[in-house]
This record gives sequence, C-alpha cells and structure tokens, in this order.
Amino acid sequence: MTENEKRSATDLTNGFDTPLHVGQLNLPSVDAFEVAFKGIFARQFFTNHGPLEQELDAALASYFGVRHAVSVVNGTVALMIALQTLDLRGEVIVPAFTFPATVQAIAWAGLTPVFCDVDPHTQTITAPLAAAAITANTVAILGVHVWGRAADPDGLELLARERGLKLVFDAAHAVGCTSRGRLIGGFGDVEAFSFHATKILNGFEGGCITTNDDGLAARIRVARSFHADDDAGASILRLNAKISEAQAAMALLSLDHLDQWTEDNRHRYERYRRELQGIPGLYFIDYCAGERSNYQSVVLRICEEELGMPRDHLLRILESKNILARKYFSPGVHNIPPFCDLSTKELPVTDELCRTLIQLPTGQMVSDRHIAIVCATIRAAVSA
Ligand code: T4K
Repeated sequence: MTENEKRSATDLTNGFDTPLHVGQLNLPSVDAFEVAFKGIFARQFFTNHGPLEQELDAALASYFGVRHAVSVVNGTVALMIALQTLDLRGEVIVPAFTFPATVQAIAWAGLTPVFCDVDPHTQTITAPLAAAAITANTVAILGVHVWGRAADPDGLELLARERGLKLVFDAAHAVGCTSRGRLIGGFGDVEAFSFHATKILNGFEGGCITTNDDGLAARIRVARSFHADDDAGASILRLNAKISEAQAAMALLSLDHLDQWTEDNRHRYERYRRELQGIPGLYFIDYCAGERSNYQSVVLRICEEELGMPRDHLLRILESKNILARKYFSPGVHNIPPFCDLSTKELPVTDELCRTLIQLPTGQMVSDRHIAIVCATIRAAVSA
C-alpha cells in the first residue's frame, strides 16, 4: 500500500497527500527499459534513423495494417508534416473541440483553419457538418478521433472524394481503436498519432504518420530529416522531426504492452462507471459497442441542473482533495489566441462540451483504491 492509500484507508473522502494526475502514464518495467538503453549505449547510435527507429516504423506499419508508418518526434509535428507534404494552399476544416496542437499544426503548415462544430453524440465532426463548412477555398478536412472514437471516416472519405478534398485524421487518441472493425491508421489520405507520455503508447514524446499512399510516404520520409542523402525530394521543405533512439525504444516496449494496458484501462473505466452509477447529472462518454477502444480517457459530461452544481465547482472540490481532474478541452481552440480572431461562426455544441466535460485520472498509477476515493469524494460533494 502506498502512503496515499494507507492514509486514505481511514476515510475515503480525505483525499490524497500528493496529487493524483489525469495523465495516462503507462510504463514498461524499468529493467526492460535499462536493457534497451544499454543497447543504445553499446551501439553509440542515438538518433538520425538508427536501428530502433527502423524497427519501430516496421512494427507500427504492421500493427496498424498500413503500407507506411513514419515515426517522428511528437504528434504535433506528425500533423504538421502530414499537412505540409500534401502540398496545399487554402483552408482546412477542423473541429474546435480538440487539443490546440491540432489547429497549431494547420497554421504551421501554412494553411488556414476553419472551425466546424461537432456532433453532440460522437463529439467529432461528421460529413454533414463538414459539408456545411466547405467554401471555394477549402482544400482539406481534418477530423479528430476524440477519445479514440472514430470521426466518421466512411462519411468523410466519401465527401472528400466527391468534393476533391484531402482528408487527414488526428489520431492522437486512437492507437488500437477501430471504426466498423477496421483499425484507425488507414483512413483518409493520412493519419497522425501521438506517443506522448500521457498516451497509451508511451514514447515519452513521439508520434507517427500512417498512410497507404506510396508517393506521400516518400515525401514524408524526406520531410522528417534535415539533410539530403541525394537529390530525391529536393523541392520538399525539410524539418528535423526525427524520433530519437531512446523514444523509439520506449515506444517499442509500449507496443509490446498495448493489449495488457488496454485491458487495464477498460477495467478502470468500468470500475468508475460502477462506482458512480446512479448519481444524477453524471453521464459517461461511452465507447462504441462492437468497436475496439484503448479506453484511454475517462470522460464525464456534467449536467449542472441535475447534479446541483456547476462543473467547475466540482473540479474545485476535487482539486482541494488533490484529485486533479481536467476540463479537456477547455477553452475550445476557437476561444484561444491566435485562433479566436479567426472564428466567426457559432459553435454551440463545442461550447457546451467545453463547459460540461471533465476527465478523471486513469492509467497505471491509478489503483482500484484510488478510484474508490475519487468516486467517494464525488458522491460526498454532490450529496453535501
Ligand atoms: N492532437 C490531439 C487530439 C491531442 O490530444 C494531442 C496531445 C496532440 C494532437 C498533440 O500530440 P503531442 O504533440 O503532444 O504528441 C497533455 C499532453 O501533453 C498532450 O500530449 C495531450 N494531447 C493532451 C490531451 O494532454 P497537457 O497540456 O494537458 O499536459 P500536462 O503536462 O498538463 O499533463 C497532463 C497531466 O499529466 C497532468 O496532470 C500531469 C500529468 N503528467 C504529465 C506528464 C507529461 C505526469 O504525471 N507526468 C508527465 O510526464 O497536454
């Protein structure tokens, strides 16, 4: 039992001595990492397309079932390069209900984000919503598989084909998730993943770009490296986006544990659901029946009237007990600089989600006992 757990054994609502974070933090054993790290030291090959980067690219392509997976330094850069190598000029339709990095990547690729509202049930953009946002300047649609739930890939693929648009997916949340039984990674022209430490596939930092387009993959591989070995792709703008050997080692170890960590995440998610059952005004974000998910996020929508308190009041109570739940994503990207200047459209569903969602702590550091304490604290808060 940890100190936190011993102390809390007396009273479930006393909270924690040290903060309980939202971060996912799934980790392989230190011993396994030490072995991998010793290999890197022995080879004296730390970056610039070393053997672990190559092994990771092959392992990811095989895992996602795609022709190409190109690992890079983080998920934001994965999106930037994916967009940049599509060689576009104009507007990209994107949800404002996402992490700011999605939209930052569009701007860094020299494109103009145009915000689109999301569906209240899936919390992602859908083909009809995106269609309504298309203008003469639209060149691409960027869907975000929020919480690992697919952003209407079938509908958006059809729309993009009909209207001659490129289709990109931000799959930062979606390692190991499916849409109609097909693993996310092979949809649209290109998808981008994050291996940030708070994601289920932890590379400390890291990310990858997946595509079935051979020409695009070749351009992406050129773009991720600052120097040219030959004249291939001389016209492509390059960037130092390489994943280091240390990150690749961590990501490879994480890949080995993905099934177990998914199962552990599912256990925690279901436990939260059971322990919070029956509290009016708390609605869990469901994972789709019949689809695979990584259960990476435990997200609740708060109905203020039914719960008897605003979402932010509940968050403050939790924080006072060292339970650092988060209001992902709030404020919406359309309300933060520099993107607030772009936004002219009303986004009522996005605004409502930003006002009402909270994310609870999960991941390897969160035990059943922790969940019992978080849930007892919520029950005590709402019944006070
Ligand atoms: N697209 C989407 C849809 C995304 O959600 C993200 C990233 C991206 C693109 C971009 O991918 P990357 O470029 O990051 O690969 C966190 C993560 O840093 C970020 O990766 C993630 N999404 C986002 C949803 O969450 P913050 O600003 O909330 O991070 P931070 O530092 O506040 O950490 C969150 C919690 O985790 C805290 O309670 C502390 C805890 N934590 C964090 C780290 C890094 C730890 O306990 N240990 C740690 O090492 O963004």
